[in-house]
Amino acid sequence: MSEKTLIILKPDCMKKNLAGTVLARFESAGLRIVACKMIRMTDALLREHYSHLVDKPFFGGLCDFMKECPVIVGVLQGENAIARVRELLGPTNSALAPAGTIRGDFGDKANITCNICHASDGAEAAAAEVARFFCENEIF
Ligand code: IDP
Ligand code: MG
Repeated sequence: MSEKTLIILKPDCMKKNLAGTVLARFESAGLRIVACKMIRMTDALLREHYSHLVDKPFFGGLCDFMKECPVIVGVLQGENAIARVRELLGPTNSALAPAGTIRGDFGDKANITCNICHASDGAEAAAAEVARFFCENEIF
């Protein structure tokens, strides 16, 4: 089934000049970019986007990290895109992510926060996250 999923190229990805490299991983896997823009994260957006983490002790640090520089948000489309993009990323902790995954190859193995790229973790999240960052007329 063709699905849409949201990705965010996080500040560590942008600072390491890896945006093109990471997008190429997705494109090489057959996923299509159907929306893409650069934005600066805000506290309001982050409180919504990471609502499952607001009570964690690391939430403040996560928000500071996500605001370090502008990020690229995008929507990828393809067969089973939601699960496939998560597989291409690897697990949250880059130190546990296998070589060949985006987080395993480019994430900071000494800092779990700096893991290069966000991706929606399920159908409900994908729909909410795409709508959070894009209007209908920005998705092609
Ligand atoms: P995910 O990005 O793999 O879906 P989530 O559990 O949704 O992982 O966490 C969102 C983001 O919060 C992670 O990608 C990472 O940047 C950060 N994060 C998650 N767990 C920790 C932690 O234990 N310490 C610091 N940052 C964390
Ligand atoms: Mg998540």
